[in-house]
Amino acid sequence: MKAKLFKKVLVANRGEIAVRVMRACHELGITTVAVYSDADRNAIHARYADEAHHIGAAAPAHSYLQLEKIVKLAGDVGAQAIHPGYGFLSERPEFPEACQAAGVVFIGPPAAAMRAMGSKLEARALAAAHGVPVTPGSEALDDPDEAARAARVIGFPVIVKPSGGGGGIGMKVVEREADLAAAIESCRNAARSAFGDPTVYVEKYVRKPRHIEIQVIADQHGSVVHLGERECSIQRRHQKILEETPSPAVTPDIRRRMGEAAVSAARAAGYVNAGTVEFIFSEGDFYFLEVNARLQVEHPITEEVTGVDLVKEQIAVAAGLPLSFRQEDVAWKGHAIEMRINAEDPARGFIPNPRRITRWVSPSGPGVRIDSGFGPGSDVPPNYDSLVAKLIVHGADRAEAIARARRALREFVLAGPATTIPYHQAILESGDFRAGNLTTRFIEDHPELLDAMRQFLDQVSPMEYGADPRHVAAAAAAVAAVVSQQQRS
Ligand code: MV4
Repeated sequence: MKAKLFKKVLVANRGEIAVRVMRACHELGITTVAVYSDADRNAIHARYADEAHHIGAAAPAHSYLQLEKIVKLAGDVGAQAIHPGYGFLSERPEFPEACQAAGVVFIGPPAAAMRAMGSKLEARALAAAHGVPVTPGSEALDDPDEAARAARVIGFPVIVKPSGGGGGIGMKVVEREADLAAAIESCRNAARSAFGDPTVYVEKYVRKPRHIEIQVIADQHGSVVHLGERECSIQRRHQKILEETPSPAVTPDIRRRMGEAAVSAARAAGYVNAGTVEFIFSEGDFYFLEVNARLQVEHPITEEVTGVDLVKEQIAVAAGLPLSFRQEDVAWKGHAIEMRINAEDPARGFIPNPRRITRWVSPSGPGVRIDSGFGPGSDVPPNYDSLVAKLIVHGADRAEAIARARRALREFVLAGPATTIPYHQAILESGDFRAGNLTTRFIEDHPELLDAMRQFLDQVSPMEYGADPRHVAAAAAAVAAVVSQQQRS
């Protein structure tokens, strides 16, 4: 693989994903270039790289969103390729276009595939035309009468969605015709301001679905493979909290059918590189939602169960090499869970709690992986999202993965900001979680998790001597004894 790969790659991101990408680069013998903002002067991702360049002020618009500045920098420092990570510029079609104009390889999908998937109506139509199940839905809606007719044919409840962008922004569930016009107006306004495109449409609303997604990766030679599903139902306001694979709801037959559907959708879009096809899943049926044209936060659980290094494969296919495996070679082993450790206070509505990290000991031992761009002494800036670490566990089966997750969370020392660690402990002991009863409403249906979390707030990790109040008292007494000894002598 190594010979034809890039010599130097610029990573246009920060935090854990920048470190994750650079880890793959270093294993491949590729030199890395980091970019950083004012807020990230001392960040681990900037120190991890072989060279690091300051690109602007803390606000994303002045640094990590500076598309032209970043592409020019890649050329200036002699990087042959740019990895965008996730978020920031990763799904802007202008990014691969600017890279191409500058003679730099973009490690991600082509601009045309991003554009096709960026329009949700176009993505749905493309998927449906290639035999991928979609929910019953309308075309773009122009006037209230047309909307009412469409909704009547589909049948209430319906969900009004913007075509211009996903992630739940602007969506409105409508139970009865009387509420439709107002919902469309509200969705249209949200769509215009968030995506610059007021186009909206309606779909049959599926009430308590699971959110299940399929990882795909395609090379430039026509090979498109899927790497199975991730169950991502446990989320809050469209932010995933915990993901696992395999999904407790997916049988080998469903996996094969969803996988084939995802591959069809990717082929139809002319997709190259790593991507994710999102579905909602209810009562054994699945429906295409959208394609995420990037490497996702939760990619490590797929890596753990398949043994495929997704970032290395991304780099290889961007360099024009074929995928290192075929669909028949993909085998799934065991069960993996990812827990997002955010600097947020679950007890106060999960508000961000950006602080300096005062104490930090990572869990370790069998089946434990930490992906993070933070450590002891790191500052968590208020300017970016609050993810500080991903705790990923792998076990022979779901029961072992859950036991490992609980064990690893107990080991984790992370002081300074409030975090989601105790909340994860509460999820993992919940009866519905343990039974695999998951829906996208899991968090709102389980308000008792916030009370259950309290017992974990004052749990002391066995991994850190200084964290136990008894040890602190003992250490203080020992110091006092030495001091009084010195004073006497
Ligand atoms: C839906 C739906 C139910 N029925 N579409 C929200 C985000 C976007 N990707 C699509 N979303 C949904 N579309 C129909 N026809 C429910 C959701 C939804 C959801 C989807 C995935 C993950 C979390 C979610 C939380 C609330 C609603």
